[in-house]
Amino acid sequence: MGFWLPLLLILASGYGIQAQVSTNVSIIVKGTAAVAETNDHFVCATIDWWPPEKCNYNQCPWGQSSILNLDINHPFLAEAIQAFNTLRIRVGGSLQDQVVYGVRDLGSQCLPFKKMVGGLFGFSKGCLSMDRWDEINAFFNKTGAIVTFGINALSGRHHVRNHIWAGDWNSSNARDFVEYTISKGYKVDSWEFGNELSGRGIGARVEAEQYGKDLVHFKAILDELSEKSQTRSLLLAPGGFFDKQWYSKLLRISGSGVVNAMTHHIYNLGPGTDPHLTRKILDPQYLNRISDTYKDLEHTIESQGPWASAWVGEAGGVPNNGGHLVSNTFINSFWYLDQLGMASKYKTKAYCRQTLIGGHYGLLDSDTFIPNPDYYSALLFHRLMGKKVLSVDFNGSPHLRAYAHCRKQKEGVALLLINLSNNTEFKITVKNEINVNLNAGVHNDKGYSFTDGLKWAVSWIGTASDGAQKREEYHLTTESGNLQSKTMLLNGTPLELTENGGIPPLTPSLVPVSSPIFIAPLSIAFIVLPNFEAQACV
Ligand SMILES: *[C@@H]1O[C@H](CO)[C@@H](O)[C@H](O)[C@H]1NC(C)=O
Ligand SMILES: *[C@@H]1O[C@H](CO)[C@@H](O)[C@H](O)[C@H]1NC(C)=O
Ligand SMILES: *[C@@H]1O[C@H](CO)[C@@H](O)[C@H](O)[C@H]1NC(C)=O
Ligand SMILES: *[C@@H]1O[C@H](CO)[C@@H](O)[C@H](O)[C@H]1NC(C)=O
Ligand SMILES: CC(=O)N[C@H]1CO[C@H](CO)[C@@H](O)[C@@H]1O
Repeated sequence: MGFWLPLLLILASGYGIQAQVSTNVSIIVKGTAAVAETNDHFVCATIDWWPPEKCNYNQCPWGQSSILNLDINHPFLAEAIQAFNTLRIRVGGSLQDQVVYGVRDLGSQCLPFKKMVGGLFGFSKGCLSMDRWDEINAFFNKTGAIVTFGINALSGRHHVRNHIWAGDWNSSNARDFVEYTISKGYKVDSWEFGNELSGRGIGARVEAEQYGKDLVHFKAILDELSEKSQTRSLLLAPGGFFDKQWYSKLLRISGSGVVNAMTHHIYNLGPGTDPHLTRKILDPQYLNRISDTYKDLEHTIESQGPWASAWVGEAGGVPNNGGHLVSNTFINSFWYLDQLGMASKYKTKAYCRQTLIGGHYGLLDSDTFIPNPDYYSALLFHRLMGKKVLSVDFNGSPHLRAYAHCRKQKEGVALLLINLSNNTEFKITVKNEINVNLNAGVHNDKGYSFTDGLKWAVSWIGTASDGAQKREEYHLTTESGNLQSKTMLLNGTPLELTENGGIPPLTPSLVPVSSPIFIAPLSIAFIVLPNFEAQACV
């Protein structure tokens, strides 16, 4: 017995390995020119207005995570934001168009949101006091946040019928608020006008013609107020679901140079109650569908408003709070990182995740403030993937998804590789387009591999000898195969806060560049190739 048991185990584990297939894939990275460029603060997360009483499907997962009541002194919160150095934070959401700013001349009491029958989204108007605004700005300043703030764009309008709201926007309260903000020296990188009022709207809708006129008005206010203080903020709109006609009209009516970025929202996974939610996340065809929206918006901007760029102002995947034990677990990173890669490719300049905290889709848990898996995914993308996006070519399984960017702030290239397959390991060789072409030109059947590209690069950069060259690998997997775990592993080690509540170091493994890259089934990897010669990245 003592002899046979180990042998049996060996046989059993050997059988397990055989059940998994390995497929060779060559990925060709085109480093000669960037196909798109994101802005400096691409990775972004939102803070919403929802009070604790916001519930869906008998769950109320917001707790104290509204901008009005969030514990901004919680030590984990500051640590989590500071780990990014500069994290873009967008303040906004459904109740934004019912916010009153508690400036001096408000003329009424500054009261919080209350449940209200017949109110938009079932709530009354709610007030942001300037004391709270002062505290929030001290917090943003301390944590290095880059602030995008959504302004109430329903102010002064009246409800006509169904979801339609009409009449001119009353700028008076917003103007006082922006003036107060500027007078205090608070930095707001961008003001966004309205939330989900575009197209058919969600709770309310406003016609594009009216909206365009109001944007011109808001822009004039921003110009006038910022002239005195010599600060400059961007103007974003409309923060809704993309609707080609409505977006085109808004650009035409508001005119050249008024809107700096057209923001749109992504909730492409459908409701959290869908039992097929996890299957959709792992289905490459399903994930691809939303690329049409990115393409359409890109074309709309090119043809109707080339002065503007595209931003994802809010993206939670699953609407109404996110999916319980989906949006806050490892499996969601397949959707989220694929989205960051896809959005970058289609010239999106910033991508705001719903939420930083709040609902099931928070990067941080709403109760404990402990990071969920997507927090670390966001942080790795932010730290490794630079602004310039490179095109990638490969054939093989649609279950492998690959994105390449110039490496962040350093020479070389960073890859994001996602394996959606549950049974196939991908064994990847990365090739440099320059060498592939060179190879084709001289009909050399030896086949140039990445190593050859590296030799070329090494002699060109003039650094270490090729044998010693290493790449960085960051492999993300889940605990004991449970895709719906709240713990993610980096190179086999669980990502957990340090004893002091700090973000753990994200340490790569170093691998000789000449060896192939192995991507396990149902895993994600960031690969950094420090010496990959790419002209676009110099
Ligand atoms: C995959 O590549 C290895 C060498 O890296 C080779 O030995 C093997 O035959 C290849 N497999 C297939 C199916 O091409
Ligand atoms: C924080 O405030 C100080 C003092 O007003 C200012 O000098 C600094 O630039 C601010 N930092 C950020 C990140 O906004
Ligand atoms: C806009 O609102 C302010 C108070 O918030 C009010 O005093 C003013 O009359 C309104 N302006 C118009 C044009 O309705
Ligand atoms: C792999 O995925 C397929 C399709 O979703 C499923 O039918 C199969 O049971 C899965 N296999 C394993 C080992 O999980
Ligand atoms: C080639 C390949 O990777 N195929 C598998 C990918 O994963 C799906 C589901 O996980 C399988 O159904 C495919 O056979």
